[in-house]
Amino acid sequence: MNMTQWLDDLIKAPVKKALPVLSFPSVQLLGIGVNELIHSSDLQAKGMKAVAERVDSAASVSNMDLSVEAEAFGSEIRFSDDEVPTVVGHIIESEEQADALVVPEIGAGRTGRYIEAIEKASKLITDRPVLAGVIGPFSLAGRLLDVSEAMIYCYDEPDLVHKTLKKIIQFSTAYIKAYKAAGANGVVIAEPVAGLLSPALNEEFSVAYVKQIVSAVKSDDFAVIYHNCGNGTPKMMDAILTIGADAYHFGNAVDMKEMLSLAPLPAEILREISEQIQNGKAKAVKALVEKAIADGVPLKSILDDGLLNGMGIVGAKFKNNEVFVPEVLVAARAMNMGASVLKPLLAEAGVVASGKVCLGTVKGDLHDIGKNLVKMMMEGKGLEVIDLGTDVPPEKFIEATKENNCKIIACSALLTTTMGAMQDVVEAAKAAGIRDEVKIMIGGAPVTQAFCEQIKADCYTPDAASAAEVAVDFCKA
Ligand code: B12
Repeated sequence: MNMTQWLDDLIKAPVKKALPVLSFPSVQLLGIGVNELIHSSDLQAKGMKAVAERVDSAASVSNMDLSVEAEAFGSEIRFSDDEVPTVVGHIIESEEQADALVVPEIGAGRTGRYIEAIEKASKLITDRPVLAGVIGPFSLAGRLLDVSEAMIYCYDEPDLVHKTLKKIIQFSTAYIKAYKAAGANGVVIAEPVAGLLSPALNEEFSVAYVKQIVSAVKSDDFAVIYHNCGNGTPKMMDAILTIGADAYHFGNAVDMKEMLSLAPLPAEILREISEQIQNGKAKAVKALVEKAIADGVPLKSILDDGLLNGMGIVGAKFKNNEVFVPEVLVAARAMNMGASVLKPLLAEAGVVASGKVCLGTVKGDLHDIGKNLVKMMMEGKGLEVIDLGTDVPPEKFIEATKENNCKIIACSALLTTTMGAMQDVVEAAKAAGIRDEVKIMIGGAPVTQAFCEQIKADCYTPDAASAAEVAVDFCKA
């Protein structure tokens, strides 16, 4: 399941579905005791299914059992039939004990059963994502050190806390990856104890560690949701947003309206990017794209709903003579500035342009303003353009097309004396045996539809915006 798309749909949906994080209600729905539930992967999966059938939630989340990881590390757990399991006492109170702490194997304690439960649940629940619940690093440290002591250690013995946290994130990262391998569509990392810290301590002892887990496990098909139900979260939002989670989930201790104002919705920042492109503000676009990336807005959304959206609007206005060449040029410069920040990350994430175009002004012709506009509009639609420049001989068009596996050759000419060179490109494509594999588009002030038909090119358009639209269609075909 594409989780970037799932989040996108959730954001765009006029009515939002809830994402409850506790599924202990399955105890009542299945008519069993807590003890029975937490020791059986079958019952946990059935319980999640029962809750999903009862509640039309955005996703199905496993038991938020905050004792499982501590148990794997060796904590004593008190089980009962009508209470959630609790950690008894603490297992670390000195740096030596933190040094000696063994990072548990995945599967230790009940962790194996919880992973199995997710594997089973993801087969039973197919109409929405299945998310595993895990405890956040500082909250787990609180279980191993004792919550109050852990907070005092942050001042008195910070090294002890850091040593413990380093071991915790080793385990948590592997544990979350095991959930991913078992078929989970994502994870909810619950970090409630960090909500009690000061913003500075939260940054040092929680955010810094959650961030490392998130960057190690997050992918397009695996969403990370950060949950913090502490009441100090509004003061910590700047740091929390640097975690890079796909979504943030807060408890009723805070006013969600306030939280929303502190966390710009992706939709908001994307609209700003689009508007600043239309205003031609390159530096502002660059800064907004950088902020959107840092806030964890999906890269594809920044590209589609921010950059390409802005350029698309400019293209449409240009077509209708509502804006003119200089406005298009500054808008395109702003888009390129934003795209330059995004491009390396998109390449890393495997988001590639939907098609390649080989573009140039034909042999003998040095006019390039129109050609450049065509390039910008095409790039604005997400296509990759190999720009051969001006005065391009037919053989260079062919060579570049083959080399880059382009789907389209686009020729521009502004002189009646150079229009003929477009026919040479069509002939050269035939001679090279690639005529059936590429579409040849032509344009420039003196070019007409009749000329296009005469030389047997595939398409003529009178302006750059339409050229880009047709190119996208050709690439889809
Ligand atoms: C600016 C300009 C120049 C600049 C070019 C600067 C540059 N870097 O491009 C300079 C001063 C260098 C120049 C030089 C010359 N120019 Co001049 N130039 C122009 C001018 C004023 C504007 C052209 C332009 O950029 N238009 C704006 C762009 C946006 O429009 P466009 O190119 O048509 O592109 C749009 C569409 O056609 C389409 N499109 C463009 N390409 C493609 C490609 C595809 C595949 C598709 C689908 C669509 C498409 O999308 C674009 C945007 O919507 C025109 C006159 C005019 N008003 O058109 C003369 C004009 C084109 N030039 C002309 C001439 C004669 C020359 C010179 C020979 C002058 C000389 N004696 O030296 C030289 C040519 C040198 C050479 N070998 O190319 C003549 C051509 C006459 C003719 N019938 O052939 C014109 C028409 C002026 C005139 N009336 O005499 N020129």
